[in-house]
Amino acid sequence: MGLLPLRRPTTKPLRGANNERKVTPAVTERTLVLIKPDGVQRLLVGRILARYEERGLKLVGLKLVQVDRDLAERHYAVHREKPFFNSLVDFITSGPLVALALEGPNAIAVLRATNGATRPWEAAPGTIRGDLALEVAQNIVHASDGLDTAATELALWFKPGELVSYEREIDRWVVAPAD
Ligand code: RTP
Ligand code: MG
Repeated sequence: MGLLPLRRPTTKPLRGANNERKVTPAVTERTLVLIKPDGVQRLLVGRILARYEERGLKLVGLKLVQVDRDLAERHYAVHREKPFFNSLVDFITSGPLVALALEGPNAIAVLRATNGATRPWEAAPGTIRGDLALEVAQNIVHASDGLDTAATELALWFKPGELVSYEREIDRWVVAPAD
């Protein structure tokens, strides 16, 4: 499930009774993140997870997986014709990885921005790839790139019962209340 019916964009006027500007609430999304085998081998799992948690994203799924070729090829099916496809599948199956399902307002865009540009030398400092990676083939993390891919990838990596919905006390400080 990429898009949750927890909150929806407001259909109310953008200006309140006193003409103050109203902010359109963000849509709550779920997305898939992988901490790839290089992240696991380099002992970066805890630090990467901390970045996502500190950002305010809610962890709704988490597991360590030794990926088989079939799942790897399905996950990267969009790249099947690319010259790097085989090495990409080799790499993602070369050791255990950590699969995460994360939830929050605009989670898909937030995760892409937090991870940084695909090519680490183009990734801004402060992003995971900009701080921790040098090579495109070993760029530590994956995040779904849209609502449709998030839904497809979450279904690929997690069974429905492995995703957990729960309340967090801190969300009144992290997530703005709906109108
Ligand atoms: P990801 O899917 O892992 O989140 O990365 P992305 O969206 O930023 O990049 P994408 O274009 O989807 O590429 C998937 C992964 O393939 C590897 N890659 N290698 N050798 C190359 O030119 C090349 N280009 C991409 C990267 O590991 C990239 O994350
Ligand atoms: Mg991608």
